[in-house]
Amino acid sequence: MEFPKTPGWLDWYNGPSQPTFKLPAGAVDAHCHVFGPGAEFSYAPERKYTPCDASKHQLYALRDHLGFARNVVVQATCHGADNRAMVDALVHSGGKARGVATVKRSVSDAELQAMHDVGVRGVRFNFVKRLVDFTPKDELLEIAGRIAKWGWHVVIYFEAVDLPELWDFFTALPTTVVVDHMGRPDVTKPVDGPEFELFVKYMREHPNVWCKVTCPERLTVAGPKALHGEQNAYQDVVPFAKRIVDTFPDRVIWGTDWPHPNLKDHMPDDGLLVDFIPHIAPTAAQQQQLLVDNPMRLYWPEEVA
Ligand code: 0GY
Repeated sequence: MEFPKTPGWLDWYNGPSQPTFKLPAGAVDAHCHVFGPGAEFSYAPERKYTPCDASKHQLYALRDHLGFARNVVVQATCHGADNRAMVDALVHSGGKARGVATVKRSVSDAELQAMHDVGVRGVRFNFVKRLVDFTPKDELLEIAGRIAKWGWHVVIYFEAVDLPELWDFFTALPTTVVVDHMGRPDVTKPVDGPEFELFVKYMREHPNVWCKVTCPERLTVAGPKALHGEQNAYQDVVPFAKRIVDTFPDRVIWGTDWPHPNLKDHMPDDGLLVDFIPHIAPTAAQQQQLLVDNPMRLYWPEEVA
């Protein structure tokens, strides 16, 4: 089946530079995706976009090029609740990848167990309206209650303006909760303004909440120019990510977000994205927690002493 790509979308960048920042041994790229290939794993009929293919082989080549040891492959909305491409990536990772799935209420315990056996450790609930249709909260709470028995967590993706409305639901989740892309702050607003303060309060008052300090390329308004030569890439995002890393050093993780769906203005060079890390986690101790200790505790706890 042919899947024409959404017009205006940029393809992922196929010539990433070698990062200057040397990742610590055992670093985990804790947020990335595989797309298709569509000919093998068709895209979901209910999808809101059609990406260009991005295979497991290409993902693992990037992992090796950048110097990561492991990946967490997160189910993307273009595959809906059909987790075959993500599961196939885990199965062919030689134990170096774990995953986050999207499931519906109709998923059976046997299916959850089978996903656990190949390395799935969480489910993703998406509230970004341009990406998904609404799922009733009672269905999501039921799923969260069921996956807890495998020790899985819930990954939530939402935009900052929607946090007040989602607050009661998010604070009722019974598992560990991992927030994608810092809850998508509006980085033109102050880092200590009411909107981001609410997110910090969410993490402060709820020790089960973790955060991916990811996606400067998605959150920036200033743009990527600084990445290409100047100091301090995506500088408008730095205060937000740095504040979270400084305040909650043991509950942050990082990922590339390769292959960067839905970008129309610029496509990042993943090597240069890695060079963003020391701007938000300047000390070796912070880097070790962000890139190794924290994601290992969440995704490979059996390997952590
Ligand atoms: C991301 C961000 C986006 C897309 C998805 O599942 C998805 O389609 O998460 C986005 O468009 O903001 O994490 O990849």
